[in-house]
Amino acid sequence: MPVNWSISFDERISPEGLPHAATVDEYKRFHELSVKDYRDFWASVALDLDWFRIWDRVLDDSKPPFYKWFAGGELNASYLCLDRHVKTPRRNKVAIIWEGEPMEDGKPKEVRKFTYYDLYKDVNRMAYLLKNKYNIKKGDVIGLYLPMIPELPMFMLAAARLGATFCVVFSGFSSDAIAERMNDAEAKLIVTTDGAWRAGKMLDLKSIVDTALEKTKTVRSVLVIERTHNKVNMVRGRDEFLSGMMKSAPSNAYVEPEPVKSESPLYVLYTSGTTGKPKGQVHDVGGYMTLLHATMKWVFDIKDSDVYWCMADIGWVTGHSYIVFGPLMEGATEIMYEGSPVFPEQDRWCSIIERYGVSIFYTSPTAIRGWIKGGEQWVKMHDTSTVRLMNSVGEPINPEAFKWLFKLVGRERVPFGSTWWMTETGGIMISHVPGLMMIPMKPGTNGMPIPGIDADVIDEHGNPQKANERGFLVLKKPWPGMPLTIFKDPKRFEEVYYSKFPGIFYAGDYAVKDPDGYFWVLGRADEVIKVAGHRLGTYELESALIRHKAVAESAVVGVPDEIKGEVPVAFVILRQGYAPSEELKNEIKDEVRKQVGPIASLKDVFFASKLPKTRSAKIMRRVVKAVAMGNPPGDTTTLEDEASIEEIKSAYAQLSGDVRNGRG
Ligand code: 6R9
Repeated sequence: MPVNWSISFDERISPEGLPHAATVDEYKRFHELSVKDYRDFWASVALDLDWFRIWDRVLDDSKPPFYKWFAGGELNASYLCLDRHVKTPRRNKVAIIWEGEPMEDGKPKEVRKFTYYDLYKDVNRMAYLLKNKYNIKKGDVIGLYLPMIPELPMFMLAAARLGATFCVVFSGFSSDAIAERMNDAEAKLIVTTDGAWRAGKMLDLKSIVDTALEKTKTVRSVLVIERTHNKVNMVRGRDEFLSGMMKSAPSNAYVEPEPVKSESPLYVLYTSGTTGKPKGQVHDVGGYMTLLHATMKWVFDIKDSDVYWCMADIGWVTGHSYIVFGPLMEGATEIMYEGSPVFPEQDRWCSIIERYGVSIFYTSPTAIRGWIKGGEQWVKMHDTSTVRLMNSVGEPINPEAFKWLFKLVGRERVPFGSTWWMTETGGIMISHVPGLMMIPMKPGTNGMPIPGIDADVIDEHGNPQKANERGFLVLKKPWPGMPLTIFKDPKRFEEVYYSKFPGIFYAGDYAVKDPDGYFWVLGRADEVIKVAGHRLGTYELESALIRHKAVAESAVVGVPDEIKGEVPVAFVILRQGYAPSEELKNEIKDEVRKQVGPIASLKDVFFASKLPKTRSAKIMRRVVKAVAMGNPPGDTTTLEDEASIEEIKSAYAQLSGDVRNGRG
């Protein structure tokens, strides 16, 4: 049966009652009003939160682009996620259902459930520990290098309770990446585990931390959570097990949630950008929590009766916002899982949906493409009919992936969108808003900017781009949830985001608007690649390559991949005395994995004699990419190029010649 994408939403069935169907014009009118008076609009949203002190000014814009949302206001994120619920009947509602990886007969060996009251008690004890045993105070930074275990959100909330700042490092990153981040953030303490499970393998996170600590200056203590009971090396006076330390925290410990200023830093999260080392994005409390509240309601339509599941890892921003602070602030019941969604069998993810009755599902294009390959029989083995709303994130969703999940799990009737946002934006910016009003869906689109968000697609001169023409995605007004700055580098913050188009936020993505005004984000316009939805900078990979003794120079580009969306390939120029070989290729690949982490797997390494550069010595990435993909150099009118057509052609010929001549 053909699907009628334009059917209005009220013809669809939802167990939670029907969202309001809207025409595109109705939505646009509402959106226009919200953007015109965006300060008042966001203030009305922020009033839903519990404030210890209400703000003096909705937006302090005296020093753009360093905006302060709800200036003068005071609140606490841990209070919003815990204390607030504990005072109501939600106290005994399940907050987190967690399942570990090792399975037996298709069922997890270990499931832990935490009510809001359980979480409240545990977080209070952890906050007690941080405060009294580790002397962590407002303004201090703690590092968290943890897999997907319940203690990760708990420590985030414990730090927030004290007004301290936390910095999570994704557990797929290497010791070098940890050291770099901990040094930049000046973390005093790092919390990790004795191990973690992933696809049947045990990862030894503690020894990775040990290596990292050889290179850190500020970290004095390591707190080790026992997960696998793997034997680990404990350094006296520095390392302690959590179980031992918890004995000193009374079971009824209570730590007053510290009232913090709305614009104080909740966390620093490092992310790859155009050039240079990863940037520490600093997020505030007031604006960030306001945006999460809004998007949990509008985009996810979260209700008390829902079982919500965001499949992301908390090591990335999606997990920070939509596993930890968003759902817990809303008092949701949510799923957390350790390991892989397709291990031990292809159907673990749909078995999770069935076993817990998941009703709201947040997933990614890479995951869906993997499931398509696995075959739809796995989905058909399970009852996934509890799902009433779905979203995707991380990279553009191809219409085939959209249609597959929409049909198999969405029963061709549930709202299903692709939410565009980034680490910098703190929360969702462009999306459908079924919890508010629903416009017709289109497979592959991101929908429209959410209320209060002034997004646009512009050309290189800053003029609005014509419909269906590719341009740059920008955010034209400040928004709650925006970064306060780049940690310790405000100049770079201005340069990276606010200098290309003065006064407006440059996201770094290409996008088009279709004639109806729907946004379609196409991918990055810069040196960032998204591998399986994970954000990697070519710079980090290139600096890892250059540290290999045989490599003189290198260029990394992303090439399309059927499952992962994009994967990195490298072109390297060898130092004198080294010859291209298969062994050397593998050695170089291993080196990059070792330095950046298992997520940085080079698909291929090509040996080149020269890399194409512009007059200002920038690598012509488009040329490199064309060669890597075996494509012609393509149109030469790309927005960012400063080289002439002739130069591009000759650079292309040279590089593809190198590859053809077997140097590659
Ligand atoms: C949340 C997150 C940000 C980059 C962003 C864009 C890409 C994310 C997308 C999407 C198309 C979507 N991106 N969601 N592209 N459609 N629904 O992924 O943050 O890791 O910082 O990456 O991801 O290219 O600029 P982050």
